[in-house]
Amino acid sequence: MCQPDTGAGLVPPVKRAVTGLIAAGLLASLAVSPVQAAGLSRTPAASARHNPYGSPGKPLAVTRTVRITALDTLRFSPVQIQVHTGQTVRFLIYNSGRLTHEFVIGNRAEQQAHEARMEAHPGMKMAREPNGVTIPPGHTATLIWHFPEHAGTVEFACHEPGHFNAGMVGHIDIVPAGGHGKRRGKNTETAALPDG
Ligand SMILES: [Cu+2]
Repeated sequence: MCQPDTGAGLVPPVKRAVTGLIAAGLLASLAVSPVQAAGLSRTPAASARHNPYGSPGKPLAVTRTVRITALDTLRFSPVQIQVHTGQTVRFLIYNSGRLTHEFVIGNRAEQQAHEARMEAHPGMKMAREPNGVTIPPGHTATLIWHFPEHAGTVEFACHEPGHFNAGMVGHIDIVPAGGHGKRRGKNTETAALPDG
């Protein structure tokens, strides 16, 4: 159906006027209805086709391993890392706390959308989300991620209730592979592992 202005997904003019007055974060929440939620597990994959922040990587393509710790202080350590454009990274995320944490990769828009989904469905599991993992206390989870060919910044975040809003988010700077940082050994987490 290609009729203009009558699609089910369009916001009525009145509602549009109202939401225009509301903060962007709240708007994102409103955009996620229970009906839409049924198909939401496909959203990250669909986004990945446009590749704004990368896509799930293949184990054989991994050229670097990065260890990140999730803390009950609602922080990640390290909170900022740097990768190369087009690089495939194996993230090993250790949950050192007693709370469950998540590690979700995405740009700001994806993080906000994910937060809205989690608020709508508190018990939602990460298993069906290709861009994230849930890490039980004391466990280490693995996520292999292929970063896009263009430079930029993406985020990794935890969307357990309250954690994202408390600041459990880190940043990944994607820099050109030919730029500074030819010595991969500069990253201690890489130097300590055989992935090279
Ligand atoms: Cu958390």
